Amino acid sequence: MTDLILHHYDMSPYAEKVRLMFGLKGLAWRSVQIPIVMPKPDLIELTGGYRRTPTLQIGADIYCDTKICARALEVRYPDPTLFPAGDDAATWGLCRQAETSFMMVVTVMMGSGGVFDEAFMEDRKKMAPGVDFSRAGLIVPAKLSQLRANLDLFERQLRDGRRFVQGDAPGIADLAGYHPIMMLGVTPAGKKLIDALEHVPAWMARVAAIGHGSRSELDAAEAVAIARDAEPASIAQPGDASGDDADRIELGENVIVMPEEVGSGAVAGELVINDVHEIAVRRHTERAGELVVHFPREEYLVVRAG
Ligand SMILES: N[C@@H](CCC(=O)N[C@@H](CS)C(=O)NCC(=O)O)C(=O)O
Repeated sequence: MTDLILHHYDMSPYAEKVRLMFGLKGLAWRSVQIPIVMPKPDLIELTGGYRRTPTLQIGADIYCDTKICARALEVRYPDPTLFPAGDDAATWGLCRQAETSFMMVVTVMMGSGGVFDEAFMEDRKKMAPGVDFSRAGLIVPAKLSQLRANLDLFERQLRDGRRFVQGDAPGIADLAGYHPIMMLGVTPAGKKLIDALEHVPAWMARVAAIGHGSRSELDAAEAVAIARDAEPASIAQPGDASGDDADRIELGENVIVMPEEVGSGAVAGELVINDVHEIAVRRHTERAGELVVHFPREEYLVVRAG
């Protein structure tokens, strides 16, 4: 039985990125459907406060954010790689640029109306209290122009006949590029932008064909019980390379991990990994036992608690 558990909902584009990672690596995994809006009690039991989608669970290790999900999967299942171009810095840069499309597409969908129900809109307003959603409609044309620019970069990248954005093998840059465009294609205006291109639609079909590996469903309460019965796999010891102290916080200190993306939810715990690219905290709950919750360095701040 596989120990990979994805907490997600089917229409989540970022979850599609991880589902495609499973497909690319030919992995079996279990799917826990989480609510699209708060409250998400079983998810929060595991993460300690992080609410975004998806979250990857491997036993009692919980991976928040698709960037750290990718790193965790790459370490455990290196072949086939998510980095076929062997050009890590450029690849992460490409992913970051490609994912600027995500919030543009959300704005287009919110501003066009009729896509999301009231409960969804209310939840996202609470998540981002500083954002004036009533103005989204006004900027839809400008967002579509920005999306056309992002699409054009992909179109030009594929113009030499390559099958995927960095060559003939698929990698994480394809998955990061694909998921916001997939959501864009749901809107008539977005579909028109995509269909006007020569190479992007065929590339999208090739990425979709990677598939999701082998999926089976799992109950959320069962996932919590699996965490309770497992031991966290990866805790650094003082003096390990992963005890990097650039921020002068020692392993073992109580910290708060604060996501920089709005409304994701902070997580408190004991610092157990403080690596160049990874942060992890240990926490304990009655239902889930001892857990280690992992985050990427990019877009997450660690501060001392109290
Ligand atoms: N940086 C995060 C972004 C994830 C994200 O924004 N996911 C969206 C859904 S596709 C989300 O969490 N929306 C709010 C929610 O599901 O509660 C990642 O890479 O995982």
